[in-house]
Amino acid sequence: MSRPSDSDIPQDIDLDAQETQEWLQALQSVLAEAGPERARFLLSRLSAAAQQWGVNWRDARNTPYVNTIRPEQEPPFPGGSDAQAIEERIASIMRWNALAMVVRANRAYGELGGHIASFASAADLFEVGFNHFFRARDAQFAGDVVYFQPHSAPGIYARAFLEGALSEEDLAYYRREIEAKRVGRQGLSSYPHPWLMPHFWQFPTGSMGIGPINAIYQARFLRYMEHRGLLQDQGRKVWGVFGDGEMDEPESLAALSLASREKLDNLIFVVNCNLQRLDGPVRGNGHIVDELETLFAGAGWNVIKLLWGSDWDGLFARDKDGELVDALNRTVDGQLQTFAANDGAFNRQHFFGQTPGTRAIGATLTDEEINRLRRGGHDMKKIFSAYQAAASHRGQPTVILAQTKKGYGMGAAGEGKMTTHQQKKLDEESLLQFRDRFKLPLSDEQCRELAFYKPADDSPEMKHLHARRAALGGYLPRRHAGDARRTVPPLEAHSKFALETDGKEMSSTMALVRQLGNLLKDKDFGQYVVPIVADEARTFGMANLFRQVGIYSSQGQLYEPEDIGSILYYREAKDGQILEEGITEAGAISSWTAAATAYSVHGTPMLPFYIYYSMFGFQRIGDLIWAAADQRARGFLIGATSGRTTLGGEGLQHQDGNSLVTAASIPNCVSYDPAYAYELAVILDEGMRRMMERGDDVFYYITVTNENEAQPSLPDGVQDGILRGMYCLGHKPGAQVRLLGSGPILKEAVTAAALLQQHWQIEAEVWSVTSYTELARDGVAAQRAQRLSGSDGQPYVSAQLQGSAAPVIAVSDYIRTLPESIRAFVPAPYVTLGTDGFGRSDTRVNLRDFFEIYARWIAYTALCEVWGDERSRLEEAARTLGIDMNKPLSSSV
Ligand SMILES: Cc1ncc(C[n+]2csc(CCOP(=O)(O)OP(=O)(O)O)c2C)c(N)n1
Repeated sequence: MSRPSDSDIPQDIDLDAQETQEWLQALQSVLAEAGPERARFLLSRLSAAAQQWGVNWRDARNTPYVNTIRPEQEPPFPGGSDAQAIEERIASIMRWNALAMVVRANRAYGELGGHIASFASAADLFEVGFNHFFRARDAQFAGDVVYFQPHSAPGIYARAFLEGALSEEDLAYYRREIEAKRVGRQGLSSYPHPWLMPHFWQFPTGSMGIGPINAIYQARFLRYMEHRGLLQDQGRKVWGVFGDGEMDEPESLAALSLASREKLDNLIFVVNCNLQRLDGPVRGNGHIVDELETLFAGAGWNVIKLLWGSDWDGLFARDKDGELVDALNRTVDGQLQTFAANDGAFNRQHFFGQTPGTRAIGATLTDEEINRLRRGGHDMKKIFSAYQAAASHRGQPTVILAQTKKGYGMGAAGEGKMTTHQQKKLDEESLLQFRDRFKLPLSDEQCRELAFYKPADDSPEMKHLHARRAALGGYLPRRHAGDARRTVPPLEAHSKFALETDGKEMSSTMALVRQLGNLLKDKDFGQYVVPIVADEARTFGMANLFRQVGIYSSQGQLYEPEDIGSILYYREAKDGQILEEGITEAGAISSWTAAATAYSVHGTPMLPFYIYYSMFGFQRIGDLIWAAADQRARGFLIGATSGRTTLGGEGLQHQDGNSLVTAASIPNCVSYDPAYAYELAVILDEGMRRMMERGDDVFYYITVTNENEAQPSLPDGVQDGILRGMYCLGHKPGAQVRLLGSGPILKEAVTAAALLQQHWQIEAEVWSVTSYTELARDGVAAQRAQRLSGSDGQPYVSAQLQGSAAPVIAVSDYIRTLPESIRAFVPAPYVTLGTDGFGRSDTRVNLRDFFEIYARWIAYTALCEVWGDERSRLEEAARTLGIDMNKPLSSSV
């Protein structure tokens, strides 16, 4: 074993040891006589004075590698050591059943996967939560909110099995959701997935980093609801149990300062520091706990280090010269892992053998006792103390850094092993050892067969388990369907201006903001609307809402805004309605998700509108949107400044030509690319009705643009077409070509039709396609029904375009993949034009020419289809249209 040499270890040089001693003794006597409160006060004053007098001193931020809570500060364990012993036995049963479930599944089907080692390390952390802290929703209390570490799911299922929510047969369908449905069971999803287990899981955490940031904004949204008087303040908590490896994800740490800035003392993170991730140590050459302590404390969190179990208390008491603490401070995580993976004799030699002092401490223990020394996250009494301190802490969020061993109890088969994360099978010997280690009452035969173990109903364990959950309001996790509905104001009430426009000019963003403003004014419905922006409200013309409904701030407004004199001044208020998140799309979407799931999490339906730069949505935070979809979010995502050629000057990284394609990949995301204000109004109205009145588990993605358009009034009879995805702007039975346009490019199609008529007397029929995705989904379903049941129902696209062989040309401000999605359903020659390639800055006209979606290009493409291969005629037409036939393909430059 190689250890850093003494010269590598920084030494403090003490120039006057006697003086140091005097200072320390002074502190000691303050502590003894006046207590820690006074000691803290004096240290703060000293620190302030040092700053003032230019000493330039800063606290090292890290505390020693020991527990934050000292033994004498620990509260008694509720129910005493008897209750603790029962809970330890319950935890052992959970460990076994979780392990048995995973190993069984993989014995039968090696490909199913699953994890044993993560829950083995987290079991005690969960058990203390379940037995003492995680409160369920009942008639009086709305419930705590818990985010579960995803790959600890087997342990959560194991608990639900003991509690009676899952049967032994259910456990047999772990990771077999399809087969389970075939035989009438529900199947257990690999990770927490509300889409797949809608009565069980609340929050999808499977993609690392999503849980932590979502939990922070959930806690903040809870406060928002309380401050706005929409929820009673019941002291509810948001708990999040996460892995130390997961903290590497940028999203995990991204919102730490928001949590402390907002003083979210309703938020508690438990980071399971088993020091390992999938491939190896999280920080082999350092201390992940120290690093997280620095980060969380620096961001303003209350940090509780929970590193060592009770059996270490006596060792620290004997550590008069601090040699043991020094040894722990020096031992890097990679080494701690090696110690975890080895036995007492090894640890005596290599850990306690480091100095005479530590050797002497080690000598007071047998090898077996050394082997059994527990880390803090495996000691229920210590865990209880930490949770209690966190739950009662005021004014700051708390993180508990709980040190554990990965694969705890898996012995030589997995404890602290480099490969333990991936372990899904255990040999017989290891199973028997696991049983013995946790004293499980199973025969050898039962072990080999991986029998699940459930104590009798009248056993102390089962009685205790049920009694604890009864005291905490019921069982967890549970997802509530959220049956409450809201009545949406009539279409005319929020969008009359958009239906009767008579050619007035306005952009779709302006229309949206006006509709939103009207909804917010509705005296019943308005209060449930949650406008969310990530520092772009002014870009979207939303500044008037600042004054109208105010910007939420938990502190109100402590300053006089510069623009106080203006009628639209920047108004922050404790009951403000807008969530102005600053420049964090990840944060804004997390707020949106919290609001969009409030119908289920709080039983209070809210309607969030997150309005953002469309390029920074699906591609930037797509995984967060995917997670929102999984948890059945209901609300509107508004992709503003959309369209690769419509945004104009902003250039390559801002111009979105793909978000609608990504949106199409999410099954419950209903997306539209409206051209006219009336289309938008009809879509919004239907969306609100589906989500708020009918309770459909869908959310809407709508692109809007900043290009002014002459807005026609709503024609008769087109509403159904708008919603289904296409309608005709004016039928022309003899048309030689059909043009499909969308969003801002619809007018290019209209202009192209005029050019064709003007120069070549060719009749073109123009259609507005509001949603290729809805059309494609309908087409797929209709064709499948034809194949499977001989149904004669046609795809909507086919029905609309039938009866003519005239070619169809689709043009979009998005990549061609979007209009290509309906090709199979178009009953005529079909050509698509789109914006494939890198965006660039220029005028809309030049951009549309560059991407060949400009009216002249549409007209030329139509001529190619109508005339076929008549080259000379086409070249002549190109000259008439003024298009450059030699320009490069947009996607090649
Ligand atoms: C975004 C993302 N990347 C990668 C993974 C794959 N993955 C699942 S668990 C895991 C390691 C987790 O380590 P840690 O957070 O320390 O938890 P532990 O299992 O050690 O408790 C990884 C990389 C994932 N689920 N999500």
